[in-house]
Amino acid sequence: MKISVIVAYHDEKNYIRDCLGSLAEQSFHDFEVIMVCDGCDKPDVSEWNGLSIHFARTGGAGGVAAARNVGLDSAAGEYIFFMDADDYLASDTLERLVEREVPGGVAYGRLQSTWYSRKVYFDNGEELDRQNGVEHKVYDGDMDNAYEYLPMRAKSLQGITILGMLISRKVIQEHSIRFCEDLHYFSDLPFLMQVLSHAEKTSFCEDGLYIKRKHNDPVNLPSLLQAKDDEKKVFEGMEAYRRAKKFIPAQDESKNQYLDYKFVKWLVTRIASFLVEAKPAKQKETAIVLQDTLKLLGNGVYRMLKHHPKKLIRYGMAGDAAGLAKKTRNHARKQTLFRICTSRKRYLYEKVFSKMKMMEDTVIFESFFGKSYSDSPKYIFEYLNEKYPGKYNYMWVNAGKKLSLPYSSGQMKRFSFKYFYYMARAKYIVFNGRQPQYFIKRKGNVFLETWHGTPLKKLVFDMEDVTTASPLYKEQFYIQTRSWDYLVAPNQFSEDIFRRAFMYDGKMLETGYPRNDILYREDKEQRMRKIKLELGIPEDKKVILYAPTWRDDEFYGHAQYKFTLKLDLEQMKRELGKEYVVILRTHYFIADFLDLSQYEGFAWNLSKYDDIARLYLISDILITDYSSVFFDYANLRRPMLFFTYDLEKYRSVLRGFYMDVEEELPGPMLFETEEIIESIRRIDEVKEEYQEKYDRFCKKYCSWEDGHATEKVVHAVFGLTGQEK
Ligand code: C2G
Repeated sequence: MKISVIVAYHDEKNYIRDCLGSLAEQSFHDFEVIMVCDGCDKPDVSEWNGLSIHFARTGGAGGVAAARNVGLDSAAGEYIFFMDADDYLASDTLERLVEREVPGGVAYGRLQSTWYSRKVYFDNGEELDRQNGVEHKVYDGDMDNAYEYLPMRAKSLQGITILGMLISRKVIQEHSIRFCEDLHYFSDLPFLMQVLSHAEKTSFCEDGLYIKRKHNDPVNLPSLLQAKDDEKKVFEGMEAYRRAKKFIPAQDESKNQYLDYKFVKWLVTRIASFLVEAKPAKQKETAIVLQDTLKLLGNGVYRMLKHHPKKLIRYGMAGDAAGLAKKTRNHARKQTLFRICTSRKRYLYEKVFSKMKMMEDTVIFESFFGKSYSDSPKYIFEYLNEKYPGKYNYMWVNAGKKLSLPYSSGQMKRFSFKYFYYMARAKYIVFNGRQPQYFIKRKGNVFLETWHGTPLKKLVFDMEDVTTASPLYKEQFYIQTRSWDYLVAPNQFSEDIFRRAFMYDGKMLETGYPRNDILYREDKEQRMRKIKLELGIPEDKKVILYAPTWRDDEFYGHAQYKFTLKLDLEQMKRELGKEYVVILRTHYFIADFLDLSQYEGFAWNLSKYDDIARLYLISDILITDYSSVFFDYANLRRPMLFFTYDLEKYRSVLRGFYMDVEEELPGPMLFETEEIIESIRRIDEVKEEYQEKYDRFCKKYCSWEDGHATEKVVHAVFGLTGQEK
């Protein structure tokens, strides 16, 4: 017997038809159903004669944990699969999960919640039945230890579930893993953490769909455990977290961080609001337990937290319940105020500012959402200032931190009053990313979109499903691109893709990237020396720039992406330190800032440095992965290595590539630090080996670049000829 499907049944008479019906229609047949009745009578299952259904029961209403334990006692399958009686599966869920083959481990799929019954609709209106047109991705890559997908399944501590997981029974048996029956709401949490800590392998398969039904009858349905909220739940959440933490070894950073982060979310959303309402005695009692619980929180989680949760943790650690409640109240007030303020700003933007006279000589610049003074907008700004001093007024968008600008310009924080004011009135807008969806394009307005890289990873309308973005992503993108007047194309390849993937039919500037002009400057050598000096990088050392991209699936929260350094800097320092230094440059979406102080003198973390083009200039070798940085770096004709340790996952799961990387990349794809070191040692040979590919690459991707892109763009967009006095 391959699988024992354990269904905890608590009289969900109205729903069991969908549950059993979906099991009866599975394309995989080698399974038994163990239906554990928890304090209720057996349902009539005569309709499903074809299914092998065994009944068991708890000794009274023992709860879902007790029911699952009873189910485990009589299970004979190689794998266990738990279901709630009101949920159902897609017709190939079990087949997809079994395909992962995880003896001694866990395979899990995607959870999809719905208000609807089987074969009707998902919440987003998609039909469930795949034959009828909805495509669900099948991932080829074998994702061993795919823990990183867990955060996608649960928003907070209470959403962590074993549902939709195929678990090797051997793991459960060998380690006597049981559900804690004293936990009413959180019994899945310690169970799952224990399973994961013993699993030899964890595999994720998006196609193994588990459909979780939502209800609005909190009185009668056990699945509404999620919806009810009470004091018991708050205490139980802390207890479950404490128990779960015991099962994770201290050195297992990814699982610890995962759990810690969920707990902090729980603290911010539930415990804190509970404290706001609680009487002083209850506040005190909670604070004592919380203080004790927070001792288990690892340091790793701090890096990814914003100011507010950090503050709550500090109060919690000090046992100061009143302080924690006060902080929560103030935060809620601020948020309400923020919401009111934002809608007032939007109102003024639409109804007042946009009706005012357009500022004909004002140009707004934004690069990477105001995070830096960089990229093509920077070079366009500098060119305008050098060639046409005093001709325009400038406003730079920042992300809250003032940018350091070499010419006079106003600055405004993104989404501030000032921002809305100028966005409504400035004639020229130069962005390297997208503008807000509600941007109003006025008559006479000129929108120059420079974009920020030759695409390797598939973009918008070329992606089947943008699973990690908002469901409205494509629609928003479409609306946004309608406002663009000019789009800069670095090469023909990008132009073709932009047209299709952005569904863009405006003017295309076939100029190359203004940001790359610097790579063609004749005074490159002097500039390199100056930059090295400015950064304190020894002039006699060669520089390796490591600039990886971000990963769609590794995140802490909205626009907060994780980065795990897979390059062994210790080893690199040992083996290459005499000749080289390393610059680490993470993508601007990455929230983690790695402390490299232990490698002082060998490695620099320049992730916050404004302009990567200046780092290209001073580096002798580039290591990257799937980032568009290599298209730009190729302009220097210097050697590149590709550290593609997660190639299969990235290529087949996350994005899909526009090019055949094995065929076209102008450098070796490497998977281990040793290989990187080895290639650096013999870098001249590597260069020679890849010369032909490199030449072909440059012909295809760099042939429009000649160091004059900025002037071409400026002349086209601002109606200048270059001959003005
Ligand atoms: N970048 C950087 N440092 C990194 C990675 C990227 O400064 N470690 C900058 C580079 O200018 C790069 C740009 O951000 O060209 C875009 O980064 P990508 O890694 O290519 O990723 P993404 O932001 O997803 O853009 O068409 C391009 C795509 O949209 C990719």
